[in-house]
Amino acid sequence: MIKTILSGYASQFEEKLARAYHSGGTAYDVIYDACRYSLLLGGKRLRPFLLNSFYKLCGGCGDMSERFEIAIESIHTYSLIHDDLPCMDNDDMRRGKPSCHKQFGEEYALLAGDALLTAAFANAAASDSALGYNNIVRAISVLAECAGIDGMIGGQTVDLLFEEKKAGEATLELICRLKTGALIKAACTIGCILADADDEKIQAAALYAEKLGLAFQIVDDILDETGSAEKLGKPIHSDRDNDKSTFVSLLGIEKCRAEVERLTEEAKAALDLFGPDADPLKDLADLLCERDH
Ligand code: GRG
Repeated sequence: MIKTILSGYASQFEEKLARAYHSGGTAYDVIYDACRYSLLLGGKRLRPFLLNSFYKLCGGCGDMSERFEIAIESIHTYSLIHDDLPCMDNDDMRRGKPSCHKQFGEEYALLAGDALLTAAFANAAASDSALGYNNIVRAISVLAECAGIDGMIGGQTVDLLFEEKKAGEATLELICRLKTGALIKAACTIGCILADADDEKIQAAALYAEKLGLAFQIVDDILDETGSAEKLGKPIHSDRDNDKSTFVSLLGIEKCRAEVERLTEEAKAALDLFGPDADPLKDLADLLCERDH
């Protein structure tokens, strides 16, 4: 059921993404093409789905969270484009297709990432004023914080610093909380903020996101060890081949699986105060725990 809901959401959302990055025939269309290429390459659309789901769960009406959904997916896509560059992970493939710099060249991939990050904030700022300017500004500030130095960028930096040395569990958790978790947390809390939810609900969404983000990264590490390259759309065993510290190298597969189950249950419990309306988000936590790509 949740799989159908998510894929239904994803196909509608992809039409909105394509419209948001439609070029009017400019001299710099190559950047629009590169942005659209990476944005529309597939992907689970997890972050915009979470944002939309929390917006609705907290009583938000209509599709007024749409521009923030585009914003958060734009930031996610920029991070993937830059992460694949030769100066970062140097990955030739993303979601089973050539990564942005393989398709368009390094210089345009760099610019496409920059363009997506900037466009994200332009989209967010152009949200329907009926959401309330206080809520819009608060949500933009959360987005900036989670994507920035003390969020995703900080996480990527610690990850780079530990490329050549062994990371312990605390460091891995820090990397994960910032690099993977921050944007997931932004998605969940922004959905609540835009719906003008109270702090108790925002805190519950944040807790759900923290547990989900950590479980999501541990599953990612497990999939790199045991998953299928075809389903993942990228080579497997990259962490092991690069001698990278991961939750799997530190704890082993069995402990990782138990940890994912524990975190998933905690994520679900965080949503109890929303009652049965939160069931789809609880099902999503289960789906991500069992995912194979
Ligand atoms: C800004 C260079 C730069 C990096 C930021 C987020 C990030 C750090 C890099 C992206 C690569 C990566 C492995 C991040 C960890 C989080 C993660 C598992 C991302 C993949 O997210 P999914 O599975 O991707 O939601 P899809 O393809 O479904 O959109």
